[in-house]
Amino acid sequence: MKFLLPLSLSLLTLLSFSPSAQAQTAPAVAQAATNGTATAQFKTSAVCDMCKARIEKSLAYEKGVQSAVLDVPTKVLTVTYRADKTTPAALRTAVQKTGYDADEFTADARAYNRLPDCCKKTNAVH
Ligand SMILES: [Cu+2]
Repeated sequence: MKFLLPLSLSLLTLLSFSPSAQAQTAPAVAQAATNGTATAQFKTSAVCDMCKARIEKSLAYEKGVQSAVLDVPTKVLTVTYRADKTTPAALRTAVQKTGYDADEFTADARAYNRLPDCCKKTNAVH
């Protein structure tokens, strides 16, 4: 086991150099975090992949939205957005105007009525 010690020491020396190389990328990550990017999640009334496509597309057009991903089995929509451009309330309203419930807020009735039958919330997830 003795011969392993010099090896592990030299490995440690090597490893101690790598953080300095990574230090150059670290500020960029920190900047992105302070850039005002935030994440919000809403429980929707989506029931299928058509709902998923509809909601994700609708949210993609919303101001300040960077990404919107709906998980159909859980109906949870995850939105990444610029906190200086929009708010969770505005995003929630966008979901409602697309015809879906967002958390305890009910879907816009006219938008909901325009949804195809398979996307009505009386249906189970399918
Ligand atoms: Cu649907």
